[in-house]
Amino acid sequence: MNRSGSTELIQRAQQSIPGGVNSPVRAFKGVGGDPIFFDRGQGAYLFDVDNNRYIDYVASWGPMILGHGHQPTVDAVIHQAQQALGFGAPTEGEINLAETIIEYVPGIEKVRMVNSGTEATMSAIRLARGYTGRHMIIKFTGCYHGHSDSLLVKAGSGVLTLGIPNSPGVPPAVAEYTLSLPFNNLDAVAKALAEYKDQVACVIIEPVAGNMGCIPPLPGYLEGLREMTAQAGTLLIFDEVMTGFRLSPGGAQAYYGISPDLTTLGKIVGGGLPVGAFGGRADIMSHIAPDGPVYQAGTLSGNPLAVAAGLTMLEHLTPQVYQAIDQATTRLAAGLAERAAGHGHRIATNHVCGMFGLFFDVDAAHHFEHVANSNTDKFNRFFHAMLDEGVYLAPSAFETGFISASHTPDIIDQTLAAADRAFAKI
Ligand code: KE4
Repeated sequence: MNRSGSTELIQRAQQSIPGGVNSPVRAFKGVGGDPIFFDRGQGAYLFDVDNNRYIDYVASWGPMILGHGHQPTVDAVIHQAQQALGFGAPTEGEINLAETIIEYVPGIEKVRMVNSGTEATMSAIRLARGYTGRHMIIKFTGCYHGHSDSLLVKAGSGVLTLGIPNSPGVPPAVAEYTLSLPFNNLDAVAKALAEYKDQVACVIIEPVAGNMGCIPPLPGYLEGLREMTAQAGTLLIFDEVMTGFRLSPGGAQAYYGISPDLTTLGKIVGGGLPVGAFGGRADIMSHIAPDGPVYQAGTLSGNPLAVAAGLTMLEHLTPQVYQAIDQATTRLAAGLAERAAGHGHRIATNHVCGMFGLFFDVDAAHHFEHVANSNTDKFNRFFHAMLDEGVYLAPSAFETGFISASHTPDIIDQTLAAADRAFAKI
C-alpha cells in the first residue's frame, strides 16, 4: 500500500508541530511506524492522502457513531455557519441541546457546555471539591480523564501509551491529592474511603474503561461504588466522555442503571466538533457560577456550530441505531476471537455496545495489570497487518475500537476476512 504522502507530511509536520501531531496518540508511538494523514471520510470508510481506503474503527475516537459525513449533521453545520460562526452570547440552540441531554441522561438535571472532555472533567472535579469542601479525589489506574493536572496521575491513554506514569509538570502538591486505585476492585475503594474518611471529594470513573483497551465493569462493581460513595458523602462522577450516548441513549448510567452525582460528556455530544459538557444533580450544579461560587467559563462554550452538530447527531440516535451497532459489535468480537484461535493465537476480547478491545496472550482483561501483561508487541504486529489490509484500528493496545451505524454486516465480514489474513501473518 503506497503511503508516501503520509510519510512526506509527517516529516513536514514535525518541523512546526511537537511530534508532528496535535495529540500524542496520533503519532503511532505506541504501534511504531508513521501516522496516516487522512483526507476524507464517508460512512465506515476513511481515505488517506494517497487515496487508500480503510474501514475505520477509530471514529475520531468515538464521535462518529453515525459514520463519517452524516449528511444531516453536515447540513446543520453548513446552515448554522451561514447564519453566524459564533456570538459569545446565549443562543436558543444551547437550550435545545441542554434539554436534550437532560432528557437522554438519567443523572443530569442541569448541564454546562464546555469545549473538550478535559475541560468537562476538570470542571466537574473543581465543582465536587467546591461543593463538598474536600480536596482528595479517587481515580482508577488505566482510566484517562483528559490532561488536567489532578488527573495526570497514572493516567491511561496517551500518557500510559507513552510510558510516562506521572507527567512532568504536575506539581507533587497537586498529585498528592489524587489516589489512583485498581479498576474493578471494591476492596481497594473501601480501604481508601476508610483511610481518608471525610477527605475525599469525589470518585471519578469511566463506567466502562476505554483507555486501557475496553474493560467493562464486573457485576456489582458500579453498584458497590454508588453505595460506598453515598455512605462516605463522596460524589460519584461518571466520566462518560466516551460511553455517553454510545452504550445507549442514556450512556453507561442508563445501560447499568446507576445514577452518578455528576456526569461528564464529550465526543458524540459534539457530533464530531469540539464539545464537552458536565452536569448532574441540580443542587450540586447550582454551585457553578454565575448561580454559585465555583468558577468555570469558556469563550467558545456552547458555540453554535458545535451545538448544531451535537444536537443533530443526538436527534438521529434511534433504537434501530443501537440495535445495529450492538449486533455488529458482538459479531466482530466473536469473529475476531474465532479467527485468532484458528491461527493458534490466544486473545481475550471485551465488548459493549459500540466499543471493543482485544488483548493478546491473556485469558481475560478486567483491570490494568491484565492489559499491561498482554502481548502488546503482538497487538502492534496485528495493527500493522490490518492496516495493510485496509482496516484502521486504534494505534495503541491501550485504546478502544469504535463501531458506528455505518458498520454494516458486509463491512464486518470484510473486517473479519482481513483479520483472518492478518492473524496468519503475525
Ligand atoms: P478530550 O480533552 O481529549 O476531548 O477528552 C479527554 C477524555 C476524557 N475522558 C475520557 C473517558 C476520554 O476517553 C477522553 C479522551 N479520549 C482519548 C481517546 N482515548 C482521546 C484521544 C486523544 O487523546 O487524542
